[in-house]
Amino acid sequence: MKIEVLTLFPNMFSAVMSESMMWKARDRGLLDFSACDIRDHSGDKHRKVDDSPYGGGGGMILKADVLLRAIDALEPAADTPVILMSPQGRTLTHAVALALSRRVRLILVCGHYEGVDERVRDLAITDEISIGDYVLTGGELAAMVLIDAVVRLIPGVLGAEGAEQRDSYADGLLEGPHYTRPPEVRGLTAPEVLTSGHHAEVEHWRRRQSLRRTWQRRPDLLEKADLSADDREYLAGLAAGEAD
Ligand code: 4FN
Repeated sequence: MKIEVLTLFPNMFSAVMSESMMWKARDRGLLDFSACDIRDHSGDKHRKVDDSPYGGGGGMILKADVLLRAIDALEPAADTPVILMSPQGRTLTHAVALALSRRVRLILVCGHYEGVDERVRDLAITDEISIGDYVLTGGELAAMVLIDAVVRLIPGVLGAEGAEQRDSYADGLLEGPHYTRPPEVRGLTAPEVLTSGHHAEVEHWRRRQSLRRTWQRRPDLLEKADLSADDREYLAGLAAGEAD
């Protein structure tokens, strides 16, 4: 997969894109990443990329001509997604990341200031994605979140441990509690079932912990989850106020 980011702050991507998973993906030839500086397309001796909004009011707007030149320079194919990272976009979810991970090329555009001139949307943006409802200073951190979520799903990026993780998250539930050595920490012991050596009992306990935690903290996730008859029976028990 080729990912090209258009940004005013290309250096923000250096640390994230050289960390272990990204490095492996790039080293294995599965990811070709570049951060392109929008300012290189200003066409202005002062390298100006923003201007005040028509109609007045505060703040600055990223200029359409500059951003459109930056996008054109990448020569997107007719079917290349040109994605604006934006609070107005559809929310990034695992399903969105999975769909994007099957593409061969993504162009991500990061906004700054009060936003981008609307004509960039009209002429060049094919998709808008948001990572959530809070105010950010720019689209860069959002782009990095999207890249992290997408790249780990590219086949071959994660090794055997990746397949396991994918399977455990694929059911759409939260994880239950995890424990590792030592068996006792400041008087708190790990649940006995985990050290019992009974694999089937461990799996059953984990499933129920996962269901319980999802029911407690994110009941909305249960609506889309893949649930067995046994899962539903356990959840009905929780809803009826049964202890376990
Ligand atoms: N943000 C909100 C309402 C109005 C504006 C913002 C906001 C960066 C260029 C966009 C924010 C959040 C998630 C990109 C937020 C995202 C951005 C994102 C983002 C500078 C203009 C701006 C109602 C959501 C709080 C600034 C709500 N995912 N404007 O943050 O780019 O991708």
